[in-house]
Amino acid sequence: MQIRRLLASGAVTTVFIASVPVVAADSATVTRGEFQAFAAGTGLDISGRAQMVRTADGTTIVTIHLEGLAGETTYGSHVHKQACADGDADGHYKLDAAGPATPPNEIWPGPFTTTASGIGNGNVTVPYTAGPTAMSVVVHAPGSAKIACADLQ
Ligand SMILES: [Cu+2]
Repeated sequence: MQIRRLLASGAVTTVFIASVPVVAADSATVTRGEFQAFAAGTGLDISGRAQMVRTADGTTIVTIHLEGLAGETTYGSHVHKQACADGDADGHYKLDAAGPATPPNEIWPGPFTTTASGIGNGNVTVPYTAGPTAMSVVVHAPGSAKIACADLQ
């Protein structure tokens, strides 16, 4: 649904640009990465992917897909402010560093709950363009241990 809306707005932009060639084209910026088991690990063979879309009209959409997690389990997930290899991705990305440690000041594609076979999907949309330190997505086990991470590149 969100992707379809994005494509639709892109089409509108294209038509607009074609009729008013002086206006510079705005377009979405997409970063993505593969999940790897991480930090506290847990020994699970975790895989999957994360994607961040900064839309032309100033929203940010993060979608995640994971496989290899425990079944029927609820996991937390956040955008973090460092790469996975840098201090275990450090803390949460915040739009306003002095602002609250909650959405939408932070970007949380979870919590999400896995299927019986350990597949999980999450997504979130925030009404602003994430800054350059929105660098990775971390998945946390119940109890908050960091168990998977994807660098957004
Ligand atoms: Cu986190």
